[in-house]
Order: sequence, then C-alpha cells, then structure tokens
Amino acid sequence: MLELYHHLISTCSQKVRLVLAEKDLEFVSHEIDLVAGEQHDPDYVKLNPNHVVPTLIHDGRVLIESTLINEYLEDAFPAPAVRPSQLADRHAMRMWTRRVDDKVHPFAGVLTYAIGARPLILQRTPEQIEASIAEIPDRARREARRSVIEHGVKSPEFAPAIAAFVALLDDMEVALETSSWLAGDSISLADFAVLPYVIRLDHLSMHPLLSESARPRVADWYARIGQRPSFATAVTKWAPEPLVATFKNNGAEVWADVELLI
Ligand SMILES: N[C@@H](CCC(=O)N[C@@H](CS)C(=O)NCC(=O)O)C(=O)O
Repeated sequence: MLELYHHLISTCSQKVRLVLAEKDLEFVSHEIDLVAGEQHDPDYVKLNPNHVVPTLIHDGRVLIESTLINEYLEDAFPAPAVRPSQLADRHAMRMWTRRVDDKVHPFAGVLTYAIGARPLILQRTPEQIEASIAEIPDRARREARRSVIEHGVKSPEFAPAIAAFVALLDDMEVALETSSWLAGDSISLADFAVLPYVIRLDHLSMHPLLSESARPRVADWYARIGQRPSFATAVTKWAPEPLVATFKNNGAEVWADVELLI
C-alpha cells in the first residue's frame, strides 16, 4: 500500500511519480497545495518536518527526500529496473541525482517564483505575501524567496540560478554524446531526476535553451522521454493547464531579460 503526498507540478513530486509510473505502481494520492501553504499544516509537518513535498508512505513507513524515495522504490520494487547494472553507470547515475539535489533543485524555486509565480503572488496584499514568506523554515530560502518576489529576474538570486540550469543542460549534451541516456544505454533514476527540471524550463518558456539548434542531443532526449507512457501518467495528467499556461505567458514576457544573462 503506497500513499503519496505531493503537489501537481512540483519537480520533486514529478520525480517520484515518474518512477511510480515506470514501475506501474498505484498509489493513494494526497495533494498538498503549496501555493495555499498546506505544506505548513501541523499534521503534514509531523510527516515531513522540512515542510516540503513529496512524502511517500509505504505500508505505514514514512519516507521523505525524493532521491532517497526513488532509490527505495527501486529496492522495494526492482522490476522494471531503473538503476543501471554496471557499477560505473550506477555511480554516474548517482552523480546526476546528487547534482540535482545539491546544485539544481535549490535554484528551481528561484526560477519558478521569479518567472512563473511572481505575477500571481504580486496580486496578494503585502501582508499576505510577507506571511507566506515568513512560514518558510529555512532562512536562506526565505530571503531568496523575498528577493525574487520583489525583483523577479533582476534579483541577484536569479543569475546564479539560471546559470546552474544552463550548466546542467550543457553537461547533459556532453553525456548524451556517448550514451543514449544520462547514465548509460538504459533509462535510469538519473534521467527521471533531471527531467522535472527540464520540464520546468519548458513550462517557463525557456524552451530556446532546449531547442534542436541550441542542444540537439538534449532536444532528442527530451522528445524520447516525453513519448514514454510514464510522462503522460506522471506529468501531463497532473499538470493544471491554466497554471502551466500562465507560467508560459509569464516566461515569454521575461525571456528577453533572461537571454541577456546567459
Ligand atoms: N530535498 C527535498 C526537496 C523537497 C522540496 O523542496 N520540495 C518543494 C517542491 S519541489 C516544496 O515542497 N517546497 C515547499 C515550498 O515551496 O514552500 C526532496 O527532494 O524531497
């Protein structure tokens, strides 16, 4: 019995849903509305003391941290395998998943709030905005959120964030020169870890970064992974179309400013 606490378009939630879908695992869904602040609900915080999604419950055991959840799923439900059999490929897979956790995910919120969510948040009163920022438990994340809501892509937080995403795409382009997937010739947790961040760029109208002319191998990888049934089950099915459309419009508005930074 699996239960997933997740959010419709959160990157970390997509990451776990992709692996659940690849393994054809059913789960009871509990949606946590991050925009409404449900991640701070005391009952939810008892499950996930970091005030974040996702949280997976398997037979009563509470599991947090999306990368570790995906490794757990691979151990608990080994078929079909999404971890390479070769040790060197497995190491490469973990280099990607670690990079996502350490160097990409911390910047995803900056990009999302600076580009996609900011115009929505600015419709609230200053008191409402401050109250939602004050609930973020980590001081650095709190300050970054305040800065991007005030200054958007002109925030000093923004340039390093987009640079981390561009470096990721550049390194993917190099890796895909020698293998069809990121960590060898079979799809793995590396691809499912990176995919949500590529989708996020797409949903923020940063798609020139993913174009055939800019990065042909990344463009081909994105097309191939997008055709897998798990993409429809784990990503498209949950994505709220009006919100994605709003993010895309907001991204198109600032693309010229972003392009100057990269
Ligand atoms: N390292 C955690 C990060 C989880 C995380 O940051 N989740 C985001 C959504 S992708 C979240 O819940 N953010 C709460 C917020 O924005 O207040 C994991 O991989 O599970």
